[in-house]
Amino acid sequence: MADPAEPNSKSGDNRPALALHVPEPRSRPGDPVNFKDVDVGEAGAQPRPDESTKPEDMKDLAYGLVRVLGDDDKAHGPWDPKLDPETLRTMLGHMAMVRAFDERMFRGQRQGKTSFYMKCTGEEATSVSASMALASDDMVFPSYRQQGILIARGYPLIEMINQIYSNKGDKLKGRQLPIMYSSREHSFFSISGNLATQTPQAVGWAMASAIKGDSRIAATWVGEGSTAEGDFHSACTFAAVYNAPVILNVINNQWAISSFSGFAGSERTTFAARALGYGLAGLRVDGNDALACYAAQRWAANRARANQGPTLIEYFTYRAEGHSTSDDPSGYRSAQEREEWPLGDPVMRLKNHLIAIGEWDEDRQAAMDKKCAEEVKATTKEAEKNGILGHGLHHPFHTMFEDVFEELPWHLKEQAAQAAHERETKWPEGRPKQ
Ligand SMILES: Cc1ncc(C[n+]2csc(CCOP(=O)(O)OP(=O)(O)O)c2C)c(N)n1
Ligand SMILES: [Mg+2]
Repeated sequence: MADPAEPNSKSGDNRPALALHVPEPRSRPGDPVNFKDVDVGEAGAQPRPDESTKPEDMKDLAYGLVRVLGDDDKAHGPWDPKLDPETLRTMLGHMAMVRAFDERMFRGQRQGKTSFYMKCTGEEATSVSASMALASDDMVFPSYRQQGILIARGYPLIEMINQIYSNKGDKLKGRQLPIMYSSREHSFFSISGNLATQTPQAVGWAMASAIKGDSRIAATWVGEGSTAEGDFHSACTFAAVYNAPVILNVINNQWAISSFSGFAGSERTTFAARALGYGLAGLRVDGNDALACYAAQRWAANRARANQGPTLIEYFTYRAEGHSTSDDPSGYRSAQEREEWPLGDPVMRLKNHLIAIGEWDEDRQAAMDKKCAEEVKATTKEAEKNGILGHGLHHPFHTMFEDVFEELPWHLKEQAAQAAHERETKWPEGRPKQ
């Protein structure tokens, strides 16, 4: 502590010099990791209020952690969604498929078949289980790490791979960065690389649904780092003001590329607690507990559908791998974090639960993993017939001027003609094969 009697600020007066706090992550590469300060509480300990409860009467749920799966692999407490074993196996199957898909697409990027890929390892439950709690026609506005929603909704794998390869089968015609899917038929809004834009869009869609007297609700997913964007706060304001039928899912995987969650405010309070300042219901959930993720999303969906209001759900999880294929986390965080992370692995936890209740075994798990890997492999081969990065089998050049305007405006007609002319001058024999 500086002596307040001593002149110590640069201005020469005797008031204390001002100072800023700059957050530091818990560990850097090579450091030992200790998660002892992370209070994960007890599975089954959190109360489950009625879906019509006022936000101010359930504040504690924004600071605790809703957990269902205990260390004994059994389901505990009032948040247990009591799903039948068949549904649990389906959930596990989707999560296993997401993991198999991620593995293969990551390798595909390393083999030069695509320019970019993003895994969601360790976060599978936050998209698979959560989206299984919604109706299939509820509109979702995801971020780039929710491939689990498409897989849970039965979107064909080949469409995903065609998009990742930007090949001639890509329905988005190579106009989106790989993994930024879009599917109207699956009520899956186009992913945007501009962080958090999906949050006010989801709220706006939900408001429109209510204005039209429809019964479909909206749900959006956003990373904890992206909650620092202004768009997220506009979304919360509109959601609260108009009681929009929307669910704001915040995936707190503790990292935003190389910035740890402290830069988005996690040292001061929880992300679920953001809800309280806006008058939204806030829930904080174990994001690696598939049953808790399902239960929280279902609670929020029931609430929204009954016009009881929007919910902000924080899923506390850990990004087990790099941000994307362009990232190398060994440069900024300790590799031990993944090992020490106290909430485990969501796929293993659900698998162990099914085994604990006598509805699954290791052999069936191994067979399922093998089947997923084989299906992804076979579909990849199929998609490769439509082309891979740099092999020329992409959509024809002129298509880049199409589909935006019903009538191509004069300036784009000019640009299209100029571009075609330049290509003819450069490659009079046609563009060489690469
Ligand atoms: C408006 C905007 N700012 C910055 C970026 C660059 N960027 C892409 S992903 C990312 C990190 C986002 O982290 P988080 O929201 O926690 O999501 P996560 O990647 O962990 O799922 C950043 C900074 C961007 N795409 N858009
Ligand atoms: Mg993050």
